[in-house]
Amino acid sequence: MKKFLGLILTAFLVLALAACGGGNNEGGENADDKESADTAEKKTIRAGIGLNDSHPQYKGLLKFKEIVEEKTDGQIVVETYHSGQLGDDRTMTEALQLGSQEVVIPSTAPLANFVPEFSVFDFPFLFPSEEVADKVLDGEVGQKFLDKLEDQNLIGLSYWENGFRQVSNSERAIASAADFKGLKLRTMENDLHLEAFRALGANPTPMAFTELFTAMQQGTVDGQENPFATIYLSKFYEVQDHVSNTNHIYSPFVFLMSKTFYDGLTEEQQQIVREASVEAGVYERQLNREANEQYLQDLQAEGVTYTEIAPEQHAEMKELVQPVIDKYADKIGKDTVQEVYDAIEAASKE
Ligand code: TK8
Repeated sequence: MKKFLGLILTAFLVLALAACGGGNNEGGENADDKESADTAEKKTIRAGIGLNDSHPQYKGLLKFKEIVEEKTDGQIVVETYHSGQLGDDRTMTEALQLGSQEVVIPSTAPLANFVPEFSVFDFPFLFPSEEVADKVLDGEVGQKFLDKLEDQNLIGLSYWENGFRQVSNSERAIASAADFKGLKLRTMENDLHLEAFRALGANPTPMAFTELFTAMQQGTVDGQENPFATIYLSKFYEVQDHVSNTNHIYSPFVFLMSKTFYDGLTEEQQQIVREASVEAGVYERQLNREANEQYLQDLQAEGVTYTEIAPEQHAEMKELVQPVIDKYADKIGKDTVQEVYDAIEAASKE
């Protein structure tokens, strides 16, 4: 009998201690649970880009940060990194897949290493203008490509603008296709870019953006191709003497988020980050376009020689790269490519 009473007493004491030991407050969750709940609710987005903090892309990222932190009342904090502090486009995209980073905004060219269909946006001379590019990328066709990212543990939230790409180099003025002959040009890590510049007679080398300035400084490459904004704001005029309006590709950026991270957000938070990436993208595009002409003038003021390419020379360049476009249209799928062509035609008529 005594033993039984002892067991009852022990059980009572254990229950009493459990109630006190849990630090239960009167009628509410305990302090530890509240602390852990608050901590669990707070999320951090590590957002990285390759360009430096003077580029419209970084100003757009700061706008994204401002909107998200305000609309989530600080429950989501955005840490912004520029100048390749977290790596280049390709390594940062891999970091999203691994969960060690939450946002990166790469060019479509390196993204084609993850989803090959994205190479269509790097077809030379595809988009006739920024306005047409906006309509196609922000419409049904653009969304179809973003949807393809989910199998790679990536969420494509919106398109931003890198811009029309121009060739710069330290050797000679480029006024025609013939002037590309033998030029050591850095390209983004994208096979289509490599083959297109080979077709123009250049000697292309794929390279991460983070290595580019040093490669030009050391003469490893003679030149590169990027929008005027990047050429000026990355101070390429310090190592480049010539620039031409090749306008050979309109390059979009894609605002990527880790799918693992996105899926861990509440529905409300998902809507906030989605809308913030779109609003910040519109802002970034505007900044990028407003100063485009000014960037070219600034390059000339820094001593860079500008060579205007005549329409017939653009036509000759397009003819030389057409076999590369045809090859990649087959690889990507003629139906997919035709959808893009049809969307461009429709957008051009609006
Ligand atoms: C910066 C790159 C850059 C791109 C390139 O991270 O690699 O030349 O045009 O803007 O995305």
